[in-house]
Amino acid sequence: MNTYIIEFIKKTTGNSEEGSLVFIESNKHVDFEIKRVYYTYSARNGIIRGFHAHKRLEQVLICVYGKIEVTCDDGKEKKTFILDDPSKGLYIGSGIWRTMKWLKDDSVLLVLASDYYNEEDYIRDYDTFLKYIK
Ligand code: T46
Repeated sequence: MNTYIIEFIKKTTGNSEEGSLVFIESNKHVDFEIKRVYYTYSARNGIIRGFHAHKRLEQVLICVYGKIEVTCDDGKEKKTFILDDPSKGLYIGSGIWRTMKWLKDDSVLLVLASDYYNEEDYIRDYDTFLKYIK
């Protein structure tokens, strides 16, 4: 399945109370040019979003606050990832059905996308998705 975890470079000072800094550069820390950034927030624990796949879009999902479970499905197998570390991202390639479940109130999902928003690139019906990937 065309999904994997990316570990970003994390900068910390000697003082843990000062926190950490993560930076992400196009074509360097992610394998595509970042054309769009969006984020989802203010969702309650238990909420599930997604239920779609993309024909061409590649994305990296980062839970910058809280805890989110992401399930990826390529029509043959399903993989579940827990995102709860802002220094890690989940790459999701094209042709993957995904759901994102909030495991903590107000978790924030930051997404880096390889292209501009285009509703034509979405497959929002599961049976259509299964036919598309065959
Ligand atoms: C994805 C997951 C991880 C826009 O107008 N522009 C945008 O850039 C985006 C991302 C969405 N929208 C509109 C489309 C819908 O009317 O915002 C509304 C909510 O989008 P959606 O229901 O698709 O949101 P999620 O959280 O289910 O999915 C989003 C992305 O759409 C999707 O590409 O992979 O996050």
